[in-house]
Amino acid sequence: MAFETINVEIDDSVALITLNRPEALNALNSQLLTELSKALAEADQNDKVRCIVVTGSEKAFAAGADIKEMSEKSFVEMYLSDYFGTETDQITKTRKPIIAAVSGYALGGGCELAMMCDFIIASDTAKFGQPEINLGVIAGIGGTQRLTRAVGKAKSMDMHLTGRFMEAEEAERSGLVSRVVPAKKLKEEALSAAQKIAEKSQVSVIAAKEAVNRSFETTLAEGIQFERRLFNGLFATEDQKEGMAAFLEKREPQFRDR
Ligand code: CO8
Repeated sequence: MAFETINVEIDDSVALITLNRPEALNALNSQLLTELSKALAEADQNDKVRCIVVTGSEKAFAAGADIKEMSEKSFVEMYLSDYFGTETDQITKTRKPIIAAVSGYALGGGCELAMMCDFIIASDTAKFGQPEINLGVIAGIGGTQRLTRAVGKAKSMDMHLTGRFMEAEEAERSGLVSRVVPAKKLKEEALSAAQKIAEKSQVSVIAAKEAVNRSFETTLAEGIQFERRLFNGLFATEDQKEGMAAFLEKREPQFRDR
């Protein structure tokens, strides 16, 4: 399907989705979020794709939800349309891993979108923020919840209440991003991480993603039980036999997703 606000490139087993509304610093409007959720669903269905990277431009991953599109909406319009709800639910349903490669601004909905991905690799120019407070609103697609889980209450409150931005170095130190790389290397680093993931057994990759995500939804005891069941279950796969045999035989494993 042809998209207007995003570009999708599939190379080998990695889908690279680039947000493309440069005139608005990739602000998220209904069209972009619909296209992005469709592209992710398609990548999830595409047997060739094993990992997905979502990125923006050097200046902006995304500078938030589109203020022009939202500004005149009424409560009833927002509520009845479940504005952005369907699309963001679809994004977080993606089973294959998604890496956010963030350069420049990741603000408001942009920061929230990055946090919907499985992990964030940031360039040294990245700036994260939840500045909705300056617009007389608050975060609306997960920011108060996901940022708090990522960086803790103190920093999350600070960012949501003052609207201040967090630079890449602080974001890494605080656990919001997994690595920081020079801006010029961002795409290469994200694609190389995605390629590494693509080489694993897809069964264990999806199990790992499910288990880590479960830690946000349940108690420690339940989460550990969930992990143990998945771990035990993986012994029913050929890939477990292959992975362990390859280690013992000192060779590279050949995973077949079985
Ligand atoms: N929405 C719409 N247009 C935007 C946005 C945005 N969020 N951000 C930037 N733009 C546009 C500007 O209007 C400008 O367009 P134009 O040239 O036509 O005037 C163009 O992008 C370039 O922007 P600037 O000239 O402002 O560029 P600067 O380099 O001077 O500044 C900033 C960059 C600091 C990023 C600045 O653009 C800015 O502050 N942007 C807004 C950031 C913000 O407040 N984001 C939060 C938005 S609200 C939100 O995300 C809520 C999410 C939850 C939605 C939930 C729905 C249920």
